[in-house]
Amino acid sequence: MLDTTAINNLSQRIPSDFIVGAATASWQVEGDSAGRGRSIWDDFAAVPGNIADGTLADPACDHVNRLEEDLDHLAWLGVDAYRFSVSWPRVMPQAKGASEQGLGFYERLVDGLIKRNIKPVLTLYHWDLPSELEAIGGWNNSDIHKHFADYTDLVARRLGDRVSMWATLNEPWVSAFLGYATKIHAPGHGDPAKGLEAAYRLMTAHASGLEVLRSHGLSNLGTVLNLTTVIADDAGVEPVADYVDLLQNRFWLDLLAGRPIDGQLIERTKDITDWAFVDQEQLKKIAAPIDWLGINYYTPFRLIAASEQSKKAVGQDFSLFPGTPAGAAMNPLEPRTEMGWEIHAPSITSTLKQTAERLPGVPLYITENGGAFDDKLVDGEVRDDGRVSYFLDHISAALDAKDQGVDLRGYFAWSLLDNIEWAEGLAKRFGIIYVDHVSQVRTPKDSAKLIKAMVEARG
Ligand code: IFM
Repeated sequence: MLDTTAINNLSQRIPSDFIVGAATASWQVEGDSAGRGRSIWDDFAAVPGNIADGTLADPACDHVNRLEEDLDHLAWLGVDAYRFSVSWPRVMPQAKGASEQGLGFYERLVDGLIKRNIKPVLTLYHWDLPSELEAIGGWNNSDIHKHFADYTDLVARRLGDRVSMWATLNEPWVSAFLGYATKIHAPGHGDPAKGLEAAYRLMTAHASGLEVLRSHGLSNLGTVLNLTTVIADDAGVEPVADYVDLLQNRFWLDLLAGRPIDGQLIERTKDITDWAFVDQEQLKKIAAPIDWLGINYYTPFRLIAASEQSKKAVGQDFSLFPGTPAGAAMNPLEPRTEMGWEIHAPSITSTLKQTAERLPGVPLYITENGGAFDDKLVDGEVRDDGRVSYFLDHISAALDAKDQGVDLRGYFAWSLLDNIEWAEGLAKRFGIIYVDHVSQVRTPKDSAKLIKAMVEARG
């Protein structure tokens, strides 16, 4: 049973102009890969062992063919906005020209949202780079921002008059460090030098995309970063914590704010790269003002001293942060989600506050937040108490930041549907709507009922 008092108390704290939404991403939900070009994720998934359960792009949630049904679920939820991403290879197969079929799909999606009074929030790049671009170096190609500009232009021409909010990129940290520095994600290079260059070049693409969107007279333009709070739990690990904070958070915010690339980063990575690819004119473009910043928050990074005991610690290793000094280990505490990620709502408050300080004057949104839990469909119901508590605590903690002066404008639950959790495949369920991956039947979980009740009871 949902705790209606808790929901009502939370709802009363949500201002009427605060946007509540749900989010997905193209490769994770769409399926129907026959209707588009190939992406790095198709190539990556085709290699046995890359995706835990061997999941391929099809059928995912078969969202392309079940669009009306999914739009109706959004309408039932009563959310103000839906955040989705456009698949670059669906609208631009082989990274050139334009696919009428692909553009038509997103047009139906956007029009279907507007018809249901839901704001379309469009992300241009959520990791599915066309394979043909990877073949010429992908995010290490010095012209990649020009390709991104062409793609942005195509989407802006077709949908510019109807999209409420635009995001250039989703989580460039993940693209660069999971896909290029390590082999966890597509394209799986495992080369720290490539990772650092990709981090920069992703931001040049952001800059070019933003420029194109502005040239079309569009507004409400932003980008989305995965930011978090780094907690140093043992004396002596502060230098490691500071460096992890630098690569995870400050690097991106410094570039957006027009601050130079941090000297500590250049020094600590000097054996990996000389940063010769950085162009001062590009840095100026990257610092062009954005209208909003999206934060995807899930878990803090908690560090303890490296010791025999901490070798047992679970969590990410530091290959994701090229140049990290030795001496610490990641130590996520209980409770954790099915991803092994510590559940710690106060860290969403601190992440919002530190971001507002580092990028002052920019309205913030939580563009993703949620958790994977071991959901069970029993008698047509999914009692996902763990996720319900996670949402109640995190939305409340995000509103705490707002109460303390952060210009927080909205919150998007990740995710609308159980979908492909990238290299983890289908086993990790993040949805507020349960998806039977054989029958494709959708069943709203208790967490979906929570979001619906919260929106309905809003003050
Ligand atoms: O599923 C992902 C999403 O694509 C990007 N942000 C984090 C989510 C959970 O890992």
